[in-house]
Amino acid sequence: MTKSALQIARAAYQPKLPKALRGAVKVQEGEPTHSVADEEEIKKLFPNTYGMPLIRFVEGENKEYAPMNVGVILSGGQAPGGHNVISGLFDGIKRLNPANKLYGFLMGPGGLVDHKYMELTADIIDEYRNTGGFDIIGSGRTKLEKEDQFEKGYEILKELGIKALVIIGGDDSNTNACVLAEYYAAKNYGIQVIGCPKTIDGDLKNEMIETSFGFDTACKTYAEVIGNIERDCNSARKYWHFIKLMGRSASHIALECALQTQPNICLISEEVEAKNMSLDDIVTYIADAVAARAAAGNNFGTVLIPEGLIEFIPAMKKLIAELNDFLAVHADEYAAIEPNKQREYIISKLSADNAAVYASLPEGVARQLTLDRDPHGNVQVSLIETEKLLSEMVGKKLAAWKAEGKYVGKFSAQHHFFGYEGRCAAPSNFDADYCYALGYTASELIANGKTGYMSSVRNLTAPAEEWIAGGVPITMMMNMERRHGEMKPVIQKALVRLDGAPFKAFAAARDTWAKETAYVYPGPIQYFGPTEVCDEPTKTLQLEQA
Ligand code: FBP
Repeated sequence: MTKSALQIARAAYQPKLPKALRGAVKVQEGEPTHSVADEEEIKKLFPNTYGMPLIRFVEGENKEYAPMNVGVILSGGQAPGGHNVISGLFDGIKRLNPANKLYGFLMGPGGLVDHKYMELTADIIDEYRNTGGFDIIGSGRTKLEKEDQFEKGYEILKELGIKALVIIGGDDSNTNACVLAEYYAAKNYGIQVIGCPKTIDGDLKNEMIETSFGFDTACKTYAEVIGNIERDCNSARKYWHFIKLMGRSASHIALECALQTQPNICLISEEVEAKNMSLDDIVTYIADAVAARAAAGNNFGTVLIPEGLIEFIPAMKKLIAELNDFLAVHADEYAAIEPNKQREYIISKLSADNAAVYASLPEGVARQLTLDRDPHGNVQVSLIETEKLLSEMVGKKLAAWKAEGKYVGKFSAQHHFFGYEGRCAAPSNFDADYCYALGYTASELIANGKTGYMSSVRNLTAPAEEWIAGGVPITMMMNMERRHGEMKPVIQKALVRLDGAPFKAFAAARDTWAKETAYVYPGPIQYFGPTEVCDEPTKTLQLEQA
């Protein structure tokens, strides 16, 4: 395989480990823990894994460990650093006993159920150190949640003599890891399950998990390109760039990119919901900024839009819910209607409020809302081109204002959607170190007989040697939520907190950024060079821990 010069040089990078993990460790146990909410229900559902103490690893004495085999799964969307979690886990188990073996299950949790696996040897691991992507074993979105899947998994784990399984995933995959840990503990199968916090979205975090891995690199990659667009925009001075960013429901990525690049506008879905803003309120907010900049002779700008925005506009949320219910029953009837009459048909079937919102939408978006549905019958909001929807509606509003003499500028828009561009980037030094430490920590959790824990590495704004490694019982992060009509125990998703330091810092600066051209151009991620250029964590982490 041909490799780039950077790939070759980067392969030699030795990720930094927290001091406590550099030699033999011992476990320091904290107080018993409680779930974030719904304690009684969660305690009942997890009798074997509820309430375990927090764990911290400190320097200890060398011990002998019997040989063991470990399995690993990559679950869900790619995030930079996954390969380093696996290499940290590999090095960790080999340090415990060189006879230990690591097996990777292929293409996500489905590989465990279907018995598709490979042994990860030193040669294979060395090929993937410090690289982006999940291609070492592949990833997938099969949900591991049914007893027959757990039993199929047990068959292969037993056959391969695997003592512990590490699941690298987001909030849902870690919820499932915890359910699996509980199931194997209840059955006395002697198999431990450990989770690792992955997702570029940044929505798997709490007091003990300061950030999910991949968020750092993905945001820095998007911020580089946003900075490039801003510079182009400030050079040509003729376009408004509407940039949608991945992140599912949470706006962490948009907020972090805004803090790094200081665009003219950044929408935060959580604020839109809290302020009960309508689509028209958002459009007016953008159009006002465009008009004010035009009055100062600046017919250009940048707008960042979080992927999940549309679901957070209360009126849209209601409309989508009614459309989901209606089309679940009348999909065939709808499909039989002539395309040019479908819009009117939907309007005639919706309740008055929702019909009015639907009628106000541009043709293309209205159509997307009725056509693109996932296997559960829901509208796939990430496919809705919010960036085009907003620019089209802003354009219409400005045209109306022009006719009234309220606006005298020119408005021309460009559209972008950044997501896949950042999910497999080569991990930043931060993610390379953090992921390696997460994997290494997982090996110690296994060696110390733990199950139902998530690998945790904290104190992340300090230099890596001062990071604190340990484990958090997954039940500690859980609450009960309605999923597909049933109450289920799940890890609480972390949305942007409007009382948090990152949002407050953004809110304090955004009016200036809207008026002035205050762009910051972060440039590409640097791997070699001065520490302030190469090792700085995200603005979000810095502000949260200031
Ligand atoms: P995870 O939650 O699995 O980490 O996925 C992150 C993500 O990149 C989201 O930001 C995005 O909405 C989603 O994956 C897209 O996934 P897919 O490419 O499978 O549709």
